[in-house]
This record gives sequence, structure tokens and C-alpha cells, in this order.
Amino acid sequence: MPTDPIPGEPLYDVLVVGAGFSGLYMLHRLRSMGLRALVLERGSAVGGTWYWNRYPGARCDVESVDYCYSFSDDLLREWTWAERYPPQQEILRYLEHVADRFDLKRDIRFGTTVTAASYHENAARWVLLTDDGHALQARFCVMATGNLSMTKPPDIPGLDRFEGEWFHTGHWPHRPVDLKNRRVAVVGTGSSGIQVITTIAPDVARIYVLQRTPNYSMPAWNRPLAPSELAATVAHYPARREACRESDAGIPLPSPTRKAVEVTAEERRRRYEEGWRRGGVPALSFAFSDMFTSEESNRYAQDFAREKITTLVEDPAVARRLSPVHHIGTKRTCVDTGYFETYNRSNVELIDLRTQPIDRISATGIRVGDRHIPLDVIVFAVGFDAITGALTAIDIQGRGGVPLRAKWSTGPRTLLGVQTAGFPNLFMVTGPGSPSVLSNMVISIEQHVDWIADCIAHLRRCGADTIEPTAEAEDRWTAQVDALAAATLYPQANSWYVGANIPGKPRTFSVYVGGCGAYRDECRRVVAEGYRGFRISRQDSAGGPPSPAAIRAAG
Ligand code: NA7
Repeated sequence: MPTDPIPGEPLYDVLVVGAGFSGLYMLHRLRSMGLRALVLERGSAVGGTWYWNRYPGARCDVESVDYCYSFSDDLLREWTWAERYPPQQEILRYLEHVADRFDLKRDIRFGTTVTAASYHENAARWVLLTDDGHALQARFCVMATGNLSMTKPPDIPGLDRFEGEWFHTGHWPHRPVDLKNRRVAVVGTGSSGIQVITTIAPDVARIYVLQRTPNYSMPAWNRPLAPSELAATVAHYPARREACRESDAGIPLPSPTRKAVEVTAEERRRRYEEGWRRGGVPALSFAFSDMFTSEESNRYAQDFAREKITTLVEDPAVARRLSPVHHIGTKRTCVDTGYFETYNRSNVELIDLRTQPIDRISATGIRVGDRHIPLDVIVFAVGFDAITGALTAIDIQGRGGVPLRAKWSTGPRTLLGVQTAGFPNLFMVTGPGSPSVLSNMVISIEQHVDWIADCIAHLRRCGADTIEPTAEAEDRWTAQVDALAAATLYPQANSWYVGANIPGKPRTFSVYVGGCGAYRDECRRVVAEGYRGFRISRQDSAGGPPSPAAIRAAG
């Protein structure tokens, strides 16, 4: 007889960790299936990454009309996006609206951090522990914890003695921060740094940009969305969304078919200029099909991007220091509105940490090389423990008490990025091994949430209790993800994609680079073949495991 791990406590069908885009839609789906679900969220409101990243200038680098849910036509029609790229505040308002419109908040416990999750094999239950000392149990657990939600702490000596204010962009305060006329240093020049620098430069007394690695950044050409333009998009929305789903990156742009190495220099320039005028992350990466597989092709795009920097930045020495040298796109390409031009302002100073590293932080500023920079505020735009960080931050223990951290000590292993062997009934939304951060996250989130909800419905239909990948299927998938990445330039860069930004993190490229469409096809095939590679079983030994025929019939 199964034993109840926490007698007297309610048994949820599903516990969901996180109330961002993933957790909200997951809750909606589970509820509509008549399941008892509860979401646990560490923030005091919905929004996930958009709740925490409220630094000046925070904005999504995917167009608003594509960075939103498609599961409800009414929701789509009633929301009016104001700009081409949505600012953080607007996305947060949207998610608040979704939560209210679908009455989701009554099943979300806010201000609750999940610290541990363990699988109780005898009862086929997950028990989650929270920071306020509670234990909750459920048959299924869904980690909707996000790919960029665990901030990388600033690791510069002396910070504890700094007498000014300091902030991490990924943990920006919920009160107004007045930077007017203050001396500010920004550490980090990834997407967050680039946005914050451009936004605050006109207001602060002086800004010191502490740059370790320059980044490529494409123009956003952000603009208000005219109501007529939005209405025209919404009218053709099903086709646009379908194009996103079947595309490589989850955006409605056809993948390029021609190789840069096969065309003339004039043709390359024409395509790059066209991309630059369109703007956004894919400005150059959608010009030719071989940008991520050919050094030569990538170099053509790099040269074009560096040339643009020299035309935008007046001081040639500054332009040189701002010019990246890595393969373009292998660290996340940024999107900006006037970033490079910001260096033409007299109150902006670029400090190249490659030639003069940070020595330490003092009570009154930062020491760089032998120079002391007096400061009122330090902004750390130093990024995240990406993709796996939010999962390994929780002490997750699977079958036999095996910790996920131990299982993944040499890198994450999953089947399709939705489950990992030895952790039955634990699902990840956009986990490692799925297209995740190389795609429009909302497209990938909707697909994963639907897959997980359908999987749970399937288990119920065929009278099964548990599902987990077989070790062999997981090995095959992990090897396939590795092999696809190894054929590209991606793994070569010291990026957060490979965990290079986190000391001690195993270096693996754990994102499926085959594209959303190919990935979606594989997910469909796995289901059509009776959840190929997953082991589905019944906990009650008298019933025995459902037969393969029963599993297929239930599908
Ligand atoms: P990123 O892209 O990881 O950028 C972090 C930046 O901070 C990057 O320039 C780092 O340089 C720099 N960094 C990190 N640690 C240090 C230290 N100790 N000293 C100096 N500089 C440092 O994070 P973002 O928040 O900008 O963006 C993350 C994603 O969120 C983004 O790609 C979008 O998809 C949304 P490095 O490159 O490591 O030399």
C-alpha cells in the first residue's frame, strides 16, 4: 500500500513552480482539464523575468505581436500592443491582465520560494518544501522556472564596503531609483547593460561603462504600433503564429536558403543592409543560411557589424574598443535604440576591462587598474546562471534520493528538454535540450505547456501514474543535441549559452539548435509512437504497467 509522505496535507494533481509566461499558461491548461493545481511563485506578483527585470530601458527583443499568448482569440483581440518591441512595464501589465482575465491568482501562492523537491517513489508523489517551512505534495511537478531567472551575483571584491547604492539589473528594486545627476558605473555590456546604459545616459551626471567583452547589437527601429497596423496583424494572426511555430527561431521570418560564401560581395552587402534596415536580433542572422556553420560566412557578417559601429561612434579609438571579435550570434546578439551613439555623449566613458581589469570596489567607488573612479551608484548588468540555474538552485531529488545537481554535474541530460530520467512526473518547461533561449520563448513555452498538459491527460486516459524517459532515449537525445551544436560555431564562444559566465559550471551547449519546427515535429512523432523513449507505468502493482497497445490506444 503506498504511504502518504505528508499525511493530512491536500494532494494536488500538479504543483507548478513559477508564475511567469510558463506557469500562468500551465495553470490555465491544467485547470481547464479539471485538475487541482497550485502555482508557487517567489515574487509578490505574476510576471517571472518581467517582474524582476524592471531596470531602466528593459525591453523584449522579440516583437510584441509575436511575444504573446495565442491560446485565446479573445485575449489576442482585446490586448493592444503600443510599440513594435514591448517594454517591461507593458509585458508585466499584459501578464497581470492574463492572470485576472482567467482568474488565475486564486491558485497562485505568492512570496513563496521552493527550496527543495523530492520524489517519494512508494506513493508516486512529489513533495515540495518552501522557504516558509511548508511542505506540499502532488502527483506531478512542473518546473516553470524560466531560463534566465537565476541572477549571477556580482563577484567583485570590496562590494560589501561600498557606501553608495548598487543594483543588479535582474533584481531591480520595486521603488523608484533616482539616478539623476549621479555618478554611475555599469558593469556588463550584454542586452541588459546595453539597454540600461542607453536609457540612463541622458540623465546621469556621468556614466562609466565597465566593459569586459564588447557585443554585437542590431538596431531595434522601435516605433509605436499604429492601431491599423496592429489590426492588420491580428486579422492574419493564425497564419503568422503558424509560421512562428514551424520556423527555426519562433519568429515569422522565412529561414534563409542561400549561403554567404556562394554570393558576390555586392549581394552580401545588399542582404546585410536589408537586414539592418529591418533590425532586431535576426537582422544579420537571417541574411544567409551558413552564418552559424561557416567561419567565412560569419566573418562577413561580423565585418559588416563592425563597420556599422565605426560609422556610429565618432571617436575611432572608442569604436575600436566597442568592436566585438567573437563569432557574431554565438553570444546573444543585442538589440538597441541608439546604443553606440551614446558613446558620442560627453558624459559617457568606456572603460575597457581587457586592458585594465577591475581591482576592487572601495567605499567610494571602483578601482580599475591604478585609477580610482568615484561613484554614487553601481549597476551590475552581469547576467544570469542561465538555462539550468533556476533548476539546480532547488534541491531536487529523484528516484532513490538522487540529486538533480549530482546527475547534471557534467551537464544537463534530458529527453526533449521536458523530462530527465530518474525524476518521474517532473516536467520542465523549455528545459535544457529544447530550443528554449534560441527561440521566441513564448512560442516554445506554449508548445511545452501543451505537450505537458496533453501528456498528463494521456496518462489519465490510459490509467497510468508515472512517466519518465528511459536512460537510453535520454542518452540518444542528449547526444543528438550535442552533435547538432557541435556542427555550428555556437559552442566556441565563452557565452552563457555554454555556462562560461558561471565559475565551475560544466561547459555544455544544452540548447537544441535544430529549430522550433524540427523540434516540434520530433515531439509530435514521439507522441504518435506511443511516447517513444518514455517509460509509462502504473504505481499500483496489482494493475501492472499499461500495455504498449493501451498507451497507443489512449493517445
Ligand atoms: P549577459 O548577456 O550575460 O551579459 C552580462 C555582461 O556582464 C557581459 O558583458 C559580461 O561580460 C559582463 N560581466 C559578467 N561578469 C562580469 C564581471 N565580473 N566583470 C565585468 N563584466 C562582467 O546578461 P544580460 O542580463 O545582459 O542578458 C541576458 C539575456 O537576457 C540576454 O541575452 C537576453 O536574452 C535577455 P563577458 O561577456 O562575460 O565577458
